[in-house]
Amino acid sequence: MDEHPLRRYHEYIEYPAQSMLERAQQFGQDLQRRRSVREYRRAPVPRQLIEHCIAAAASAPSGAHRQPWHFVAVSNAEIKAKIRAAAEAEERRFYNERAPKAWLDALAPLKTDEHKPFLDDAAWLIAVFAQRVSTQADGSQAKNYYVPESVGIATGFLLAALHSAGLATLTHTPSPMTFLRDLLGRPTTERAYMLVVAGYPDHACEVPDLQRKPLHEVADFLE
Ligand code: IYR
Repeated sequence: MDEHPLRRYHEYIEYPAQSMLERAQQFGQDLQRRRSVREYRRAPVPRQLIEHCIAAAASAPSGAHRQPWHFVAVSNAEIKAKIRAAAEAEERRFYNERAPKAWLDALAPLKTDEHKPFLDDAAWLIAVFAQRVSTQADGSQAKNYYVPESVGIATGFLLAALHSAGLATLTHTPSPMTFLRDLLGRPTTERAYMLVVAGYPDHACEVPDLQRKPLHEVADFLE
């Protein structure tokens, strides 16, 4: 008997050509409104909203369908405060000792520094972990494939889902992020991949006045 049966792809929806165009344009325009936000209002966001967004993230394609990710969503104020303290300790070293001048110059337009109040203020911090190995049904461990690619796609889905739900987001990567694994009790077979911050933007929130590259600079079409 075939252990891996195939089935019909009944979920696919074929839209009329005109509506495909409208949907693509609409989706692109909506994502264009996304900005990295560093100032958050202290307002709660229901857990159910975050659950839907993580479910969307976990629908991402992955190498050999190993789904090599784990998400830890934190709204608990004490745990957020611990994450902030640990992240700021790393960032202090980064800004004052470790970062080469060229890197600091590159970051200057973003107006970032070692202070990370958003780690307390934002409603949710979602730590994304990458799994180097998967535990199989018989308890043995199998190596995963294309882990950074898979987890990167899942994180992209997560950001898109949070944005489309109406939340502001930030990808935060305090380096090194090993403290997250310890703080959140994850196993050593996992690596903290990214901290996704999500919540309501501060009413007076400001963002850097950045431009995105136009399409012709980022894409070629060979027809
Ligand atoms: N992790 C630091 C520095 C930082 C690095 C990059 I690359 C950015 O795009 C933004 C910040 C921080 O969060 O401040």
